Amino acid sequence: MCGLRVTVEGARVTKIRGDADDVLSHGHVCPKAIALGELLHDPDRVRAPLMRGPVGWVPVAWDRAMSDIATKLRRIRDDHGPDAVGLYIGNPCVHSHRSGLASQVLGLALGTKNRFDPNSQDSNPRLFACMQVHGDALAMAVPDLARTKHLLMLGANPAASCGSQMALGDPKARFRDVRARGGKIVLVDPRRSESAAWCDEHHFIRPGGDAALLFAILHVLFRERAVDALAVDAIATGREQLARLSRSFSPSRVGPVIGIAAHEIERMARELAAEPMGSVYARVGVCQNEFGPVAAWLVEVINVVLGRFDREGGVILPTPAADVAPLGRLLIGNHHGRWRSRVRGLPEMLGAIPSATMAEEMETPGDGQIKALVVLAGNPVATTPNGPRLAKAIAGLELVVCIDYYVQETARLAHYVLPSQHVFETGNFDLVLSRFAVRNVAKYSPPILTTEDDTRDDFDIAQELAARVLLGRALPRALSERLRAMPERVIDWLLQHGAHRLSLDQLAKAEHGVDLGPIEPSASRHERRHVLAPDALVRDVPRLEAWVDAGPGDGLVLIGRRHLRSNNSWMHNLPALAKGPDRARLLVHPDDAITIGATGTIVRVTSRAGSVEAVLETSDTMMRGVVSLPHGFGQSEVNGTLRVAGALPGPSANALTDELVVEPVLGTSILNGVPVALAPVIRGASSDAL
Ligand SMILES: Nc1nc2c(c(=O)[nH]1)N[C@H]1C(S)=C(S)[C@@H](COP(=O)(O)OP(=O)(O)OC[C@H]3O[C@@H](n4cnc5c(=O)[nH]c(N)nc54)[C@H](O)[C@@H]3O)O[C@H]1N2
Ligand SMILES: Nc1nc2c(c(=O)[nH]1)N[C@H]1C(S)=C(S)[C@@H](COP(=O)(O)OP(=O)(O)OC[C@H]3O[C@@H](n4cnc5c(=O)[nH]c(N)nc54)[C@H](O)[C@@H]3O)O[C@H]1N2
Ligand SMILES: [Mo]
Repeated sequence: MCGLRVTVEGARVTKIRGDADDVLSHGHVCPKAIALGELLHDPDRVRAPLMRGPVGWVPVAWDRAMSDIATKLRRIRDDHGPDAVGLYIGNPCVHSHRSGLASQVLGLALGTKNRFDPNSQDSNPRLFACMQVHGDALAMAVPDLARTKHLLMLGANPAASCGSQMALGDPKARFRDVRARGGKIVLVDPRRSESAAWCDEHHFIRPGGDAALLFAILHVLFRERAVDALAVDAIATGREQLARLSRSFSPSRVGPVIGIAAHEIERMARELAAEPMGSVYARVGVCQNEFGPVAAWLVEVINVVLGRFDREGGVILPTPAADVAPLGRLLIGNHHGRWRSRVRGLPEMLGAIPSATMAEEMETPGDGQIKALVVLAGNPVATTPNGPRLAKAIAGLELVVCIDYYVQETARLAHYVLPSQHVFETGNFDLVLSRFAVRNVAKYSPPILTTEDDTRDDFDIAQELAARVLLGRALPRALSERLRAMPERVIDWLLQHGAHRLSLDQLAKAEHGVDLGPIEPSASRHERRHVLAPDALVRDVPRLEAWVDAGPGDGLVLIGRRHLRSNNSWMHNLPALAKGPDRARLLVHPDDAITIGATGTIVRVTSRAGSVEAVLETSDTMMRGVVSLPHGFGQSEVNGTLRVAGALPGPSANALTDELVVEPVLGTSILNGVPVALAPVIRGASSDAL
């Protein structure tokens, strides 16, 4: 969402800078934006369709690839039913309008219940909480940073991520402005992350402790009558039940279990209550743990009971110029639990089942077993729990098709790789992410380059594949040419019928974007009362009670981390981002490292699911008992096709995360708080000798 100024000479991008006049980012860019030039010209990018031959990859014409793939998909579907084809939709589909709509086209054409996406590694707890509490998964309000004077931030690291479900434009400046106006920012994270320097306070928390912390905060709010019962009852149901549930989570009971002193929890609650222009904001650290759904629920309800939901200075639902929500509801619905995964019975959520079930659905024979997999802009072997098991399962499939830039860990196992175009060739409209901007803005970037190689745009690939799968042949050329413009037509329609009555033409002319003013609350949006104590979440509270009773564990647990120069599993091949110090070290608190070794020691990290080697780095930024590895590394097995990324040190964190242990409400992967054991590796000695 940052505005770029791209200098092009011929077909080459020679320079990328931040656009100082951009309505949201005002010239700010992060290193990932600058590296988009390297992505465009990366010699390792796939430039023409590839087919796996007996001795390796061979280039294949689009027409042949499409026709082969469609024939095989139709055969598998006819023999075994639509669920025999798995579909995995990756994260980049959220930040490209054409890829996003492509994913919907593929979903409709394949009609499979075995659909997967990163939400089960990421946002499902929050989407579910919003669905339960506000009645709509997309009722995801963002902190009103322009007015906020108190922000309690849990499990987010905007200094690395640039802000998630909170599009900031210039993250550091937005945070600095809050403090410049006398506001306070409190961070809760098992690691004293880069964002701690942007905050006034940082508290370590035991991974997974947020749900208990938030209940303790509610306990204080109710006990000290910071909740205006009349005001809350006018907009919500379930206040008394929520108060009752919070009664047993006193700060003195919760504090020792999560590692935050009781008086600190009390102060946290009082300061939040005392500043009317304040709110709670939580992100992936809070979702990807064993109590993600309950924690995500409590974040929403604290904002509601304090009267901060869709209020100035609290959290606000932005008014995007093109509102994708009605389209989303039409195509995906606002559902949960309509079907369950075949083997483990984990529930569907917004049209997808948890990624943690993927391997077993491929391995377990029977009706509905996955025989083929189509992946659009995703790398599940690197990004979902127990990647190595998944890789084995994928390798056994009859047909695997990856639509991607690279032959990465998942595409390595494919029969066909269909190469995608770069954003400079396809253009960009932030159909989804505009909903999360801290200021209402609208921008459209038309394509600035014509493709010179044999790559295609995701939407074109998807529509052709869909036609061939559904009809058994390609559409007439004239029709498919017309369909190519559909994504822009849809957006133009949404813009014209949207709250700001814009058009794509207008946006295309506004080079720096259109500023639509501050995000503003809208009472008219809330006809339905918030549900403060939804059954589906209340049911999980006894498990949380038992966790608190069990007290703090004594083993080590693993959490993840992100870095500004890295993006999930796919930007490590760009020299501008890959350069510099090793970013994939295992961070360990010095006290926990005493018996293991000093910085630089190679350690074996072992979990229930797997075992990897990593280079240890002692760091007092870690909470005692917690160690950290980033995900998306460990790409040495693809060093032939990702020559820069493949040469980087570090293991894959998802060789350790456990596909069998998921949180029970939604089946969300537990990527933070994974029990691990460490042992030094002494080369030449057997581990028994230790
Ligand atoms: N540079 C860069 N930017 C990115 C990405 C990237 O890979 N690189 N990824 C993008 C994506 S897909 C997403 S979803 C967003 C995510 O955006 P953020 O949510 O801001 O991401 P993280 O940096 O992972 O921050 C999560 C924090 O949670 C902490 N944490 C771990 N476990 C717990 C816990 O149990 N409780 C609490 N309170 N904290 C915990 C971690 O230490 C970490 O600091 O970032 C996006 N932006
Ligand atoms: N241990 C651990 N695991 C995690 C996380 C964590 O914090 N810890 N975070 C999770 C989160 S929040 C997320 S969102 C997921 C992400 O999980 P995925 O979506 O599976 O993975 P990405 O690494 O984002 O991979 C995206 C792929 O899309 C390709 N690509 C990029 N842009 C385009 C495009 O425009 N078109 C096409 N066709 N391909 C494109 C890239 O080359 C790359 O191969 O990872 C999750 N996994
Ligand atoms: Mo994500």
